[in-house]
This record gives sequence, structure tokens and C-alpha cells, in this order.
Amino acid sequence: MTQNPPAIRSPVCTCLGHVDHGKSSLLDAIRGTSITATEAGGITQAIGASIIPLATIKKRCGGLLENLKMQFTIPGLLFIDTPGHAAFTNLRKRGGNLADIAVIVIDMNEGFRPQTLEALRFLNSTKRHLSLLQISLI
Ligand SMILES: Nc1nc2c(ncn2[C@@H]2O[C@H](COP(=O)(O)OP(=O)(O)OP(=O)(O)O)[C@@H](O)[C@H]2O)c(=O)[nH]1
Ligand SMILES: [Mg+2]
Repeated sequence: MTQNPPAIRSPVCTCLGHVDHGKSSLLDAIRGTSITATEAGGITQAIGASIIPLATIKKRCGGLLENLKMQFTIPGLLFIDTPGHAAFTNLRKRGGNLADIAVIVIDMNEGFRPQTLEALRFLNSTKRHLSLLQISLI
């Protein structure tokens, strides 16, 4: 009798960073959505979650991923968007606590700002396995 392999959940990938540094725009670009255009005052004020299927990730990454010649068994990634405004530290911590992978988004023109450093300190204290850095506004 053949057994099905155990279902693997989508790893949680949390986007963190200073206000207006491009976290939601990055996710809009990956998803092909325009959520940022609907946000009051142009700032994120809640945690958002989106499941991005593996097929979409492969399509977005194109040759970059193909060149790695890796086999994937995950169904996709569960992206969590967090607010960057200083007032939302608790929401960032909640989002950060869920992360298997964290992406810190930095606007290259502004560099490291208070909530960039807050995110780095927080992720460091929770001993996340991996933090990635995406440079925005280039
Ligand atoms: N030119 C350019 N503009 C960008 C880029 N990324 C974001 N922006 C602009 O920067 C502004 C802020 O982007 P958001 O994606 O809302 O930033 P955010 O980090 O999600 O902001 P909060 O959620 O409020 O912390 C918007 O006007 C975007 O259009 C980029 O890579 N290039
Ligand atoms: Mg946002």
C-alpha cells in the first residue's frame, strides 16, 4: 500500500520595515494586486495575510529560480504584511512572531530608519532562521 507524503504547510514569510519603505508595494507586485491604492492615508494599518501558490512564485522568479534546479515540496508561501508606522509595534511583533522567514524592506534613499532597526532587533531576539533584505526604490 502506498502512503501519501505528509502535507507540508506553506512557510510564513513576514514583511517588516520602516513606514513607506515599500512592503505592501512589494507584495502588490508579487500578487499582481493594487492593495496600496486602497489604503487610507497610504499607510498600512493592519496585518494582512496572502497565500501565494508555488506556481506564482515560480512565475515571478523565472530564470532565477530555474537556475537553482531545486525541487520544491511546499504548496507556496503565506505572506504577512505588517504596518511600518511607529504606532504599530504590537502588530509588527505579532507578525514577526509568526515568521518562518522574514523580509525587511528598506528604501535605499532613506537607509536604516527606526522601525528598520526595531525589526532587526526583534528578529534577532526571536532567533529566526533567516532574514532577507530587499532594497526598495532603486
Ligand atoms: N519608485 C518606487 N516607488 C516605490 C517602490 N516601492 C514603494 N514605492 C512607493 O512608496 C510608497 C510607499 O509604499 P508602500 O508599499 O505603501 O510602503 P509600506 O512599507 O507598505 O508602508 P506602510 O505599510 O505604511 O509602512 C508608495 O507611494 C509606493 O508607490 C519602488 O520600488 N520604487
Ligand atoms: Mg504597507
